[in-house]
Amino acid sequence: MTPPKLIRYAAYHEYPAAEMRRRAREFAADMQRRRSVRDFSSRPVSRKIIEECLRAAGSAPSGANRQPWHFVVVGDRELKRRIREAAEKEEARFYAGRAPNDWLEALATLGTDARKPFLELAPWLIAIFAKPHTDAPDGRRLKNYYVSESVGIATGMLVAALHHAGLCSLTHTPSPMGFLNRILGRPATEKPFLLLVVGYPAAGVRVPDIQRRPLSEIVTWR
Ligand code: IYR
Repeated sequence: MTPPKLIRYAAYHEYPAAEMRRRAREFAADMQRRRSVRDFSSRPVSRKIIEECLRAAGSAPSGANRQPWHFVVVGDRELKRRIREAAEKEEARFYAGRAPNDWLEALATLGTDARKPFLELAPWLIAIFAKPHTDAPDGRRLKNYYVSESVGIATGMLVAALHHAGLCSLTHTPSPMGFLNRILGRPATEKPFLLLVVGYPAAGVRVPDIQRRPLSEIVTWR
């Protein structure tokens, strides 16, 4: 067995309790302001900002530190057009019968349908892929662990980072998403996890009138 290789955690920073409370409160309030939007402006967003947000996402914890994620950032018009075309084809089938009625009923208040113009309008699409294994430099194929948990955490951190930077996003899940491997040239072994739409909201954007569950419903203290 390889022996553990540990270093001092010099970056850790402790805040006084009052400051900790303030930071926690302010972060929660800022996160509460986040909303998924479905109407995007075509206003450009600097690649540098997306890069920093991806740096935050890439800092997520992962099983055995395998970092089993890959982000394909799409700004190219033609690729976005092809993604929209393929997604709308799947979504048309979904809304026209593939989805059971109770699922469609659950979506009714959101006002979603098979039309996905945001896939072309928004300046950036980030296709997130989950990697069941990693090819080591020596050619060995390493199994990854807790892949969906790890990629889910990284995706959550990306959503938070984008919001923190002042951008909007939509976690879009056209189903099935296999077309993303084909259009974006990713190996068939990678599993498309989610398509994140990123940009500024359209002027006067409206969002579904929905509420977040209070802590009393989502938390139990024992
Ligand atoms: N993927 C479809 C349907 C959809 C499913 C869920 I669950 C949502 O929260 C929203 C939409 C679509 O994007 O329209």
